[in-house]
Amino acid sequence: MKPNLSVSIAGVDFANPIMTASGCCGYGEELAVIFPLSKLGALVTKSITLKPRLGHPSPRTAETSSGMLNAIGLANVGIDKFVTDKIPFLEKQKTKIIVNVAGSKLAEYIEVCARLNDFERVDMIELNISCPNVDEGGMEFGADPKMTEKSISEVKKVFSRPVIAKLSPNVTSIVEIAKAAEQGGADAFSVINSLVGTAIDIETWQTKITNNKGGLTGPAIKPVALQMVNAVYSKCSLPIIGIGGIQSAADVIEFLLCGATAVQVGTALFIQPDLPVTIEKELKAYMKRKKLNSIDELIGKVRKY
Ligand code: RRO
Repeated sequence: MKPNLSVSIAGVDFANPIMTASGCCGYGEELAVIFPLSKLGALVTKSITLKPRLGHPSPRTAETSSGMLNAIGLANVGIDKFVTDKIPFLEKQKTKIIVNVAGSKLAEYIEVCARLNDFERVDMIELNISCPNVDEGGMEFGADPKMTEKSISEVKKVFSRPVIAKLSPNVTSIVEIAKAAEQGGADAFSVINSLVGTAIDIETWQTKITNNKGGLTGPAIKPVALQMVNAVYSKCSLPIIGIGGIQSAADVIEFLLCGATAVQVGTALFIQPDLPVTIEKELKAYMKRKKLNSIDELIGKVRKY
């Protein structure tokens, strides 16, 4: 029996549960040179805003002993250029397309999502209410349950396909925010965005990135992400896309057992861009070994003391 890796989230069918994480492969063009994007469950784009943004000046990433710190500051081409230059390429890809949307005002989120509604091949929107590196919008929205609910419900009015709420770990209770997103009509959650941190050069006493603080990603955040996925899974009923330090099929399986239906690979793409292909193969082999027919047999099945 061949294991079936397909999963379904909010009525959208994915060939496998492995997606790219926003911000880790731009709009997919460079990745498509390395492997056919049909190998992915979905491609998730870098956040798109209403106007183009240059982001923060360099240095805007720093390697730490336990992961990567970034404060890109939402650098992106803006919705106009995304529509004219990026969507035609994305429309040709034989994978699901999820567009991550960000903004500094709710009206901006709404306008971008309304524009994306015209493109059927934009299968889902991932609403970034959790960017740690901008002064307005982003994490500010995602830390306030009322604003979370409102942003989702307003976006749902203008975008007719499913909306995923990407949640921040930098909150007192991620479950409270997840419940607010659910209340607002979200169709799924992405859990988690990066954890706020900093790093300093001890010779110059200078912070290592120009924004002084940034988001920590990579394997160091995996245990935090797993716990947050499981907390949201236990208290809410929407499907979850798990994100945080995934480097192998073993990591993916941990996320599935904690309650994720799918996962996103982010920071590891900078080390091994074709890692999703390896992970898919390893996951299939694990399922065969464990005599599992479908991903469903793993979701939320963690055994607890
Ligand atoms: O662009 C960024 O600095 C950024 C974003 Br939008 C985000 O959602 N998460 C992150 O770690 N960096």
